Amino acid sequence: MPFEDLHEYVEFLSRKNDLIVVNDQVNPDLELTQILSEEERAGKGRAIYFKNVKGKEVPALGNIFATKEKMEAILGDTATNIGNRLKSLLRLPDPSESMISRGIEMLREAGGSRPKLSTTMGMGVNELEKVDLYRYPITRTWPQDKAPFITLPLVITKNPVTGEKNIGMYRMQVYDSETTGMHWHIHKDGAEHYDRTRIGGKKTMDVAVVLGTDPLTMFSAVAPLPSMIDEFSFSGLIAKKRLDIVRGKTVDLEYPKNFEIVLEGYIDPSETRVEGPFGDHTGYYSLEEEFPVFHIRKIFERKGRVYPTTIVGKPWHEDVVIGKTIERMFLPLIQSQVPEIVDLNTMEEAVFHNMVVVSIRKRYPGQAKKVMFALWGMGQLMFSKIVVVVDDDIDIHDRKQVIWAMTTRIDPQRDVIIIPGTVTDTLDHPSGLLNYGSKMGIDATRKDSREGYNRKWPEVLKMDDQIAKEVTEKWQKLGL
Ligand SMILES: [Mn+2]
Repeated sequence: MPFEDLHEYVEFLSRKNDLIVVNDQVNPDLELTQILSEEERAGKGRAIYFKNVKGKEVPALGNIFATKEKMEAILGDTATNIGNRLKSLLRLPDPSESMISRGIEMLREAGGSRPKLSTTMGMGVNELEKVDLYRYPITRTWPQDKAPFITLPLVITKNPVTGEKNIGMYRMQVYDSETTGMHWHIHKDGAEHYDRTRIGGKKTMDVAVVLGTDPLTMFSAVAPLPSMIDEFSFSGLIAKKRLDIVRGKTVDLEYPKNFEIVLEGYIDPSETRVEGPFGDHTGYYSLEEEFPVFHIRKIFERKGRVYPTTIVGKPWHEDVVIGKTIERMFLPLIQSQVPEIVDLNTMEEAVFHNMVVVSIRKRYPGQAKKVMFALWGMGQLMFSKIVVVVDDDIDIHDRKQVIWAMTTRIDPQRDVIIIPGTVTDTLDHPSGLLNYGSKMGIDATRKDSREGYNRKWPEVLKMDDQIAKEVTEKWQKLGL
């Protein structure tokens, strides 16, 4: 593990002059997140440690993931390198290598990543005498947020049928000192565990919520992993070190031993409560909806604990860094499924999934649409509201080139498809029904007669390289 726990990471940031320690009193209501936001906006994105939060016993830490440099320190490598490593893990042996040696290699990688159960909670862990959420600097970010919300929780659940474990990150509205909301969207693994519990007729479902671990494990909770890959193993796989976990005291669940704070409790599948409004990363307040309720039985804290927080709001915030890391990390895996994809850009100004642009190496008719359907069927890319497919001569990270291709390479009637009645993100408010709406695909690739285009597709303008070079040199000599 590049960092053993959150404190080791804080020390690292401090050595790098990438940490601000605020001793002045700060209000967790609107002020704290506004300070984090200003630091992000100013461009440095240093982490901030708030020692003195008004009315709270526990300090707060923010901007944990706020720069690419931080993210690479957390991962111990670039996202692209890790993505390539993940892809090579899935590679079957080619004829030139021994099946056995490749098999051993795969086993070592997979075995070396599984979490390691520790029998003790470790030194310096206290059980609180009384459950009291109000001792934590839980933030309220926007003026119309209904209450403070926990924004970086690691929510740990188990599938009651298969036993599969999951760590997800779902916001939690504070209802009172021992009760919160649990805003897991219907498509998420936590929600599936909840549904299985409800359908199975069980009265309660154990839930553990960890606030603060080593930052890599926190990142793993956000990574869009298939349900059969548990996030503890993913963290271990990236770190090349097994994550120590401990068994809960009152819940039939395990959680990382390096926690700062852990809330043990339960959800009753027959109970829901109104959740929201909450200023969301869509740039709007998400509306009030019914969501499950989390009841806390016990709280454990480690000595010197710190409460981690993040801002949720319209980009730019640190979730852009996290989102771009995920995009680069998972691109090699997406390419292994859809090999014609050259590059993929989830646009942060479109809140990532609302517009995804891909460039492809097009060889056969209809291939752009085939790629759209592949993406709509793949993990969290199923939330992509608009998919734009362009040829590989377009640099899709250059918005101007994308708009040029989108507008000069389409005949709307032929090249735009609308898919009615399909999955939408829970946060998609324009769709008429919650979680259900339509999608749009834009095929902005070049067309030819195989797709019924019988005119000549024009050449793209390009200056002769030699002449361009000569003119530039002559022009510079003139010194105008
Ligand atoms: Mn999962």
